[in-house]
Amino acid sequence: MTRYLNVAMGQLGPIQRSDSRHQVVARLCEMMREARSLGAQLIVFPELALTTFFPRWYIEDEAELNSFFEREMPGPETRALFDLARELGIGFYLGYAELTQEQGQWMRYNTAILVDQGGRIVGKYRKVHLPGHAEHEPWRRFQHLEKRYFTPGKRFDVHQAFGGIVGMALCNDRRWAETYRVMGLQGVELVMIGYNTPVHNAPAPQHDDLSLFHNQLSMQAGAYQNGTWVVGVAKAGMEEGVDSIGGSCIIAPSGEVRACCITKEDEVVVARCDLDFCALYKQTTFNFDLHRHPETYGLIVARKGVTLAADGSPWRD
Ligand code: ING
Repeated sequence: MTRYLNVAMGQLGPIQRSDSRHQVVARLCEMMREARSLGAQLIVFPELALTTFFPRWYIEDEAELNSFFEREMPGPETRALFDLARELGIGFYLGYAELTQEQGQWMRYNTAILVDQGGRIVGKYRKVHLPGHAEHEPWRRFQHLEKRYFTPGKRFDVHQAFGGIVGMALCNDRRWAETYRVMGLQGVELVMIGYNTPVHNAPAPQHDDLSLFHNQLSMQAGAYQNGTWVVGVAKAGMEEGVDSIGGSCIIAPSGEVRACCITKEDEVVVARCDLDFCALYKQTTFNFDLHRHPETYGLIVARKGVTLAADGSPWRD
């Protein structure tokens, strides 16, 4: 019996600073209903899907910064989404800013949760690869202060849900091969990745025209090299004067684009994902147990950055 999973992309258009959580949750609920009417069992929403992408600003006031975070999930304003999920029998992935206490200390994470068709949280992920910078850099058209506002997560877990093995990542994580491989080594069959990606990349404006290409390339590589489905979903469009890419897409384990959104607004697209299709790659070309040589890969874990000898020559210990 083939394990089909009907997955919806719940791409969001822009969320302006003045848009309330109530308004945004109403948009998410509308997309959830549409996804269900199209036969989806799971809908993937973007990263930081409840508010505007606030790391674009240098925010000094603690209370103002915390206003973008959720202290509880579900909370008063997000419960409607969980209730609807249970009513319709559809699961969802949701990215949001998490404010939580650990050993009496307030911590902030860029978080995603996975909720099953009964409306229960079955997984939580905290973004590992935080891009941007930690200090105010006024030279930029806009800031990208994820390194200031969030603490990195520590692990890439997978979960048995929706009839398969599924995993989560967030935005910049999708650019790093390690993200997919760590989950690939746990047998992942479908990776969900919400993102907010400005078209303009201040440190490297030469990349701007390639932002959609790099988005898709990263996810196609991750999918193919680990024999997994990848579902990437954008918060797109012009938010407070900053334009972010769309490019939401569902990539098959072959690396082919199975489905994609074609706007930069709220858009629902559903694709039927055959989870057994992963085996065509996991049991052949990417049979890790048969083909990998971890004894030669030591540098990948041992080193953070490139290390050269004093004279600039390559250095091997
Ligand atoms: N955004 C961007 C991303 O990785 C970025 C940051 C943009 C990095 C362009 C490099 C190039 O998609 C988030 N939120 O990670």
